[in-house]
Amino acid sequence: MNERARPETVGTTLEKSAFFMPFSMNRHFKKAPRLVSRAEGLYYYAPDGRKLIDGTSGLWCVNAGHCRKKIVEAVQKQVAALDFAPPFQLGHPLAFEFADKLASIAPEGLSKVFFTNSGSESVETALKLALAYHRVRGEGHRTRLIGRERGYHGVNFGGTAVGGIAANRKIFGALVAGVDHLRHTHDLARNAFARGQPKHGVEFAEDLERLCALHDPSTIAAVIVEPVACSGGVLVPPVGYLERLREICTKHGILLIFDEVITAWGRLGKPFATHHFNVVPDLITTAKGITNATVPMGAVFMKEELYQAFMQGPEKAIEMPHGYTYSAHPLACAAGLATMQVYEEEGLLTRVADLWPYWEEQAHALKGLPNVIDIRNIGLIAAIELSPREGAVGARGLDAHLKAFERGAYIRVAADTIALAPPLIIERAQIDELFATVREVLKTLA
Ligand code: PXG
Repeated sequence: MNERARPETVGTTLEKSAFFMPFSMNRHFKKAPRLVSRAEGLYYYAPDGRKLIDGTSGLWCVNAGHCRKKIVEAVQKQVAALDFAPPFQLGHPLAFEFADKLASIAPEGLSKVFFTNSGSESVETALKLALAYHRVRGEGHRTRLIGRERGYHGVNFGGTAVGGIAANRKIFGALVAGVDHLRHTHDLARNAFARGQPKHGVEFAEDLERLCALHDPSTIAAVIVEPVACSGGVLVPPVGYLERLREICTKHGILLIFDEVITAWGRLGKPFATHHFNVVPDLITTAKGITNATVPMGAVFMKEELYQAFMQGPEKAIEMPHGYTYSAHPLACAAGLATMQVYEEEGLLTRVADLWPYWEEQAHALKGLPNVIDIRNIGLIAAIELSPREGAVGARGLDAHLKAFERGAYIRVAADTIALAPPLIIERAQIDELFATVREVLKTLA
């Protein structure tokens, strides 16, 4: 039998552990593990009691902070009452209640909800809904899917294919046929140190016209983009860019999908980024903050007309042959309902509007520190881009991540870009604490 890895024995036994860690440097990590065993509010606690400020809401998901009592209790109560119910041809009341609650918060018109268990599954679901929607309306010739360079849409086949981060794609073969990519919108030469949406780059949206000309628009089913590309390094859309994408999609009958797995649930000071940018897509993918990450869940929101397109034909027919064993899982619905209550009671879906100017000031105050070549921000998100070391892209970013952990902050990095997105409950003093730690890290980084 394998020796068990308990917190008190880490460092001696983790190297032999069976756990193949996702998106991690397994060998490096198991030699020098970084563990947390408890969390509360804005902080993680290591097994030795050391406190770490959570600079990225876990993985951009714990929007209301950790271990919120109301959510924990709702899950505890639910697991004792109804642990599971099949979502196919059977229901439980919370699923309907939660879907209605979500639809009441979602942008107007996105009135129907399909439940999944993650952001990746939301993306697959949205892509399949788009293809099927065209097909049931007699436009089965629309089979192509368009993503964008530097986009991240999870790790399943469709999401990997429309995704545009080369490192996440290159070892997985041909992925899905019929996919193409818009160019990304990062333009350091013109937009470095922009605050909020960069001024330059609306014309990058015209790249969609190029792809329409290349493939013929009648072959394109959907375009999927993150309103703010987060995992790819926090790329804020240039002024007018999303509006232009919307126009081109509408003109050619192409569905527009906003992947709001990160940007939904208050991150930009409104419930959804769609509200913030005032550009309305046909489908929205979400996950993460939908349950404050307490129980895995995702959801796809769609326009009423998409739902209605499926509600044709004989009533005794399954309209959408798609779904997961755990779609609308009772624990996730209970967690989600409690999460929405916490968001509402504490005004978290709009709180960022107040924090934004202070957050922006503190982020941009890092300008001038060694290696900092750009700072970007929107809502409660900030990115600090560092120049890469010669011949070692990502090495400086990784060092920043490791040093921050040593100094008491958990932060994410995408190559050499530090990404910060703390829980929406953060106070100004804690914003100071987070940036003070990042400042120390940057000062001492080779
Ligand atoms: N779409 C977007 C826009 C995402 O950000 C997914 C889909 C996939 O979600 P799941 O739940 O399947 O992981 C994501 C996930 C990071 C980081 O540090 C970001 C994500 C996941 C892990 C790390 O940038 N985003």
